[in-house]
Amino acid sequence: MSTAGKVIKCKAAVIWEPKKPFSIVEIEVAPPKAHEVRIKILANGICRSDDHVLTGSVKVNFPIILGHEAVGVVESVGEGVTSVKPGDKVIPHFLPQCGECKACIHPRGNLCKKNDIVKCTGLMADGTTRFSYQGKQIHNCGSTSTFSEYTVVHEDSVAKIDAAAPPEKVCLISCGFSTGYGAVVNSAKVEPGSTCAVFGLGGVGLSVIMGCKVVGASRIIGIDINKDKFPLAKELGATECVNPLDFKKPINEVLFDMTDGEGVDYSFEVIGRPETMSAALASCNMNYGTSVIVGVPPTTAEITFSPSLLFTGRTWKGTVFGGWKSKDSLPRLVSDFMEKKFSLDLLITHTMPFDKINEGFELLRAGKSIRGVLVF
Ligand code: CND
Ligand code: ZN
Ligand code: ZN
Repeated sequence: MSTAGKVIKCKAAVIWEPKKPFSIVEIEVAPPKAHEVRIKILANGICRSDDHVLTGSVKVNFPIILGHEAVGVVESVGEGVTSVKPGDKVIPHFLPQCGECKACIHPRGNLCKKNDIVKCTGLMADGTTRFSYQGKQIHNCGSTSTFSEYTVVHEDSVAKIDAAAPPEKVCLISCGFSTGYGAVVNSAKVEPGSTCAVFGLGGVGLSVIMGCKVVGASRIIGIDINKDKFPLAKELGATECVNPLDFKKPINEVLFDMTDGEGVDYSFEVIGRPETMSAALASCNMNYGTSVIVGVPPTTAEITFSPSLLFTGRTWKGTVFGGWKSKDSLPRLVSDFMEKKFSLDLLITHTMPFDKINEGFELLRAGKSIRGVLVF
């Protein structure tokens, strides 16, 4: 029996307030309105960004349904939807691509003005959401909210992908892998022969390492306070790994020592802490070095730094979703995966049923997983 046009009752992981675990409850998901798509979610990756919301570091409106690294199948579409149809395999994405705003038109832009990751209202464009629990509205997160068996997103936030793509793998293309890889190829544009430093060796940082290797960086230095991350970092391309806790000097001085006093050509902060963002900047060459902020900073964080760090020529920049335009790039990245241009196997350390979501996040916080994948 078709569910199109009807309210669907299904399982979702709701966060009622910050610092509390996910509670799995039965929610109601309203049908998609005009230009919206209702999606049955198949698999979700566990990314640290959702944990930043959970800990209260990134400010949002509660109650909320998180989840932004997923693959699903279109269940039904609202009036006027033309780019996807029921049955299509899709990636719902936290960066829309309306195709008309300045960011969508600019060759280097990707932060479509229809995004909700800057303001984090947790609402659809009409000021409401399609989720409710016992009559009470639940907020979206990043316009995706994929920690639910069904979600509703705007058509601009959904990309059709190869029907044969394995959801429990290509969900990583929806955030972690593409963000790290794109930070290298789109945002930094690392040249062959470069020396790169990668701060933070989680799923995103390791994807930065994979990108550095593909573009032919000659030295790739992995930095993490958890040395258990080093073997995998080396397997994926790191030429050396260092633990800042092993040194009395600040890590930026250690990196200068390791590079004959030159500093690295490119540094990437893939943790989300102001201190490591400053250290990554100070680690790169004072003249032609570039440092890229990939980690999501706490909403209220501020950094004080000496402008002379930039005066000598350094570049400091950030990247959202690795600079990719979502609707254009997601199908291509999935095709590249299907053509075996890269593998995601080593990044996925745990695959578990959706109901184990709290366990999955515990593994991430304990530094025991790289990417956990939750399957419905
Ligand atoms: P994950 O938690 O798996 O990795 C972070 C790594 O940093 C861990 O291995 C930690 O041990 C390590 N670490 C923590 N503190 C320090 C420190 N002081 N010095 C050195 N290493 C440290 O996280 P992830 O890989 O899922 O995500 C990494 C960041 O990227 C995180 O902030 C996430 O929110 C962000 C991100 C950004 C974007 C984007 O579009 N820019 C997209 N997705 C995720
Ligand atoms: Zn993410
Ligand atoms: Zn746009």
